[in-house]
Order: sequence, then structure tokens, then C-alpha cells
Amino acid sequence: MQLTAKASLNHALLISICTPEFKGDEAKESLAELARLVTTLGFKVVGTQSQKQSSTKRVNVLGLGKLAEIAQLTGNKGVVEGREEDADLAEEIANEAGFTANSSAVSLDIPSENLPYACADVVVFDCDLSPSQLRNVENQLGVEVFDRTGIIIEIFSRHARTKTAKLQVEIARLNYVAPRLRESSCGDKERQMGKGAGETTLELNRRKIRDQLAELKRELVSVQDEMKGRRTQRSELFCVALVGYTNAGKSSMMRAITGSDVVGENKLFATLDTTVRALHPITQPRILVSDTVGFIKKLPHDLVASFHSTLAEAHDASLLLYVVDASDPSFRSQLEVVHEVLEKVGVEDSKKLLVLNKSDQLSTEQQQALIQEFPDAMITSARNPDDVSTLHKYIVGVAQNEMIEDEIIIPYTAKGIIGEIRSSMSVTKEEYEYSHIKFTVRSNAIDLERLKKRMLNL
Ligand SMILES: Nc1nc2c(ncn2[C@@H]2O[C@H](COP(=O)(O)OP(=O)(O)OP(=O)(O)O)[C@@H](O)[C@H]2O)c(=O)[nH]1
Ligand SMILES: [Mg+2]
Repeated sequence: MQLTAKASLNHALLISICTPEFKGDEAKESLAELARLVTTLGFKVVGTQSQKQSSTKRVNVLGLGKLAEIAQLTGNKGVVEGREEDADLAEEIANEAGFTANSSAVSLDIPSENLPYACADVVVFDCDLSPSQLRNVENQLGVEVFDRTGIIIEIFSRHARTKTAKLQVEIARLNYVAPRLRESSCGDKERQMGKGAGETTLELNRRKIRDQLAELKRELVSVQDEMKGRRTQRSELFCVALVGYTNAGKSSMMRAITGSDVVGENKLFATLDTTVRALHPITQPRILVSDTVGFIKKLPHDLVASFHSTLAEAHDASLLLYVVDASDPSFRSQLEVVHEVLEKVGVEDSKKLLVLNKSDQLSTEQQQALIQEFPDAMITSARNPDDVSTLHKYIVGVAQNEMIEDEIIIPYTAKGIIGEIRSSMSVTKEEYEYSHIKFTVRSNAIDLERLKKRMLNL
């Protein structure tokens, strides 16, 4: 799958399969999110449709009537055969499931000039499709068809920047592509071309993918070992990790509290790599802040697995800032997804603060209501310097509480150590005696222990 190669694929028709377990507002919000994902890829959403089904697992995921309707919207390029029994079955199932009608158009907040549908040249389902379901619809409609996972993986492929992210995403992409390659039309094409070697080509392609996967996994292990080494070097410092749903404002907040140039963008999955910076204004000892990859509902399993290492920073963090876009009406369910994924990757034990971001988009009443609902949370806007400074103070406060206070006596002759103490510990008092300085410091236990050992060897 390489959407980038097809410049003409830019009018997308989105389809929601509503089931008894997935319907109503949940399905509508999810479809709106799919529209944003597809837009992130540069497509224009020209319309949405929904189909009621008992499950998303049926071989023909669209009923006959809906299929004919969509075939019209995609220019009748495929082979829609009459499947009367299918239409009957769909109705029967829909009735059993308690639905009255079996299909409808869903209205989304899509600019009206995009409607009525321009002829769509790509169809995107807001669910996962099996390779055979995908192939069936593709044959029936004669246009490119994608499922939600395919779209997410494509976005990840485009946005990955660092070596680790690229390796992880490529592994997920190949795992996704491999079964689709087996069942895709490429074997048919080989046969049509009269080569008679379709199967051999397929086998060859599959072996190539297997070899590629093995090589990528080897590379990933070595890159991850390197990263682990770097993390160990920093392990004594107090670390804060920003975690949350995609587009919540993590990178923007990171930029604000570290004074760094981390890019925050209004697109989904802008960040795919963990970035670490020091809290700014600088503290003694330094406090590290890491920005992490964002989450989304129905995240592909392979990608969740690949987050294990990307999220190692969050794993080591002493404080987790759960950043949410409080101006998004569905932020509560987004927060649930974040908890779920973090639990899966084993990151849930550290101290947490819920950061209700984008408060500049909320009225005073809305903010009051949120304070009532989440009394322990902090309402902020990454765009408001006062809020950023309050969050900075909060982080420093938590870090200070984790430190222990101690007194250290340093002779004036140990000039190097005096400088080190001032630059790496929080000095609360300095008392000048005849032959030495008595420092009262706050620092972590490991650093204090190390310093005392050095003093013994002076
Ligand atoms: N109005 C408003 N917009 C914000 C605020 N914080 C971030 N944004 C905007 O929200 C969009 C997403 O911000 P990012 O910082 O990229 O979000 P993210 O959580 O890092 O997103 P991913 O990297 O995709 O996980 C950008 O357009 C930001 O300018 C805020 O406090 N108020
Ligand atoms: Mg980001």
C-alpha cells in the first residue's frame, strides 16, 4: 500500500458500519475522526455513508442496496452483481438486531461546497476489514478501498522521522500488507498477463517481506539497545512525560515548558518519536520532559506493540502529565483510550496529573464545570504564559518533594566539587565556616550517595 504514489486519489467517501455494539454518537464521532485522519493524508472527504449490519465480519460488508448506491457515487467502475439472497439476509439480520432501516447517509461537519458528492475515487471504511472483505468491495466498486488501520499506518509511515520510529512503522506496515498481498489482485494480474507464474511471484514477494521483516526487527533491537543505554545515563534525573490522545497539545505544551522548538501541528500523529528536553527555566538538578506519540481509538495492534519501546520514556517517568483537549466534546472517551493503551504497555504506576488543555477555547462556565468534575486536574492553555508558568511550578514542586534534604561539608580546597554541587543540586543554604562551607541541599538519593563517597576519598 502506497497512497503517496497515487496523486489522483483524493476524493474520499467514508463508510461507517454500524453494529449493535457500535452505533449512535460513538459511530458518528469515530467517523468524524476518520475524516480528520483522511484529511491529514491530503484527501478531500466528499461524503459519508453508513450501513447497519449485525457485525463487521460478514464477507460482503455492504448490503446490495448500499453497494449499488455507493457504486453510483464512485462512478460505477466495478462489478456489482445481484445478490438478492444477500439483500434479504441483510434485512433479516438488521431486523433481528433491532434496526428499522438498513442504511443512511451520516451528516458530518464537512463544508457544504463538497456536497453533493464529487465522484469519489477512494472509499474508506471506519472499521478493520479482512483481506477478503477488502478485495470483495474493491472488485465490486472498482476503486481503491482502505480500512481504518490502513489509513493510520499510512499516516504513521509519512510522519515517522527518527530511525526507531521508521523501523517500527515499517514493521507494522509490512505485517499489514503481507496478508493483503496474498489475497490482493496482483496474483490475478500475473495470471491475466499469461505468465502462469502468479503463484511463484506471490511466494517470492511473501519471502521478500519475511526477509525484510526479520532484517528490520534485528535493526530495531540494536537501535533500542542504544536508546536503553541513553536512558540509563539519565535515570537519576527527575523525568516528566507528556502522554495523551493525538492532537491534545502535548508537543505545544512541551515547547512551552521547555522553551524548545518541538513542532506542534494541527494534524493527527504529528509526533511519532519521543523527544526529551530539559524543563526551562532550568532547575538544579535538571528536570527532563519527554513528548510522546499520541493515541487514537481502534489503534492497530501492531502499532500498539511498537509503542512499547517508544513509550519507554513514559515508563521511566516519575510524573505523567495526561494532556487532553478539553475543548473536544469527546475528550472523556479519548482519555479512556489513553489509560487503556498505557495499561497495556505497563505505564500506569507513576504519579499523574490530568492537564485539561486548550482552555482558551472554553467559556468561564465550561471551565468551572470542568473544575467541579475534575477537582484534581489543572486547567491550562499551552498558549497562555501564566498557565505554562503554573504548570512549570507544579512540576518543580513535585520534583522537590521527591528529593531529600541533606547537609554536606566541603573544604574550600575542593573547588571542583563546590562547583558541581551548585550546578547539579538545589542548594537551599550555604554557611561559610573557617575551613569549609556547609551546604544544605536537596537532591536525589543516588547523587547524594555518590557525592558522599567522593568526599571520603578526598
Ligand atoms: N487553542 C489552542 N490550541 C492549542 C493548544 N495547545 C495546542 N493547540 C493546537 O492543537 C494542535 C495540536 O497540537 P500538538 O501540540 O501538535 O498536539 P499533540 O498532542 O502533540 O499531537 P500529536 O503529536 O498528533 O500526538 C496544534 O494546532 C496546536 O497549535 C491550546 O492550548 N489552545
Ligand atoms: Mg505531538
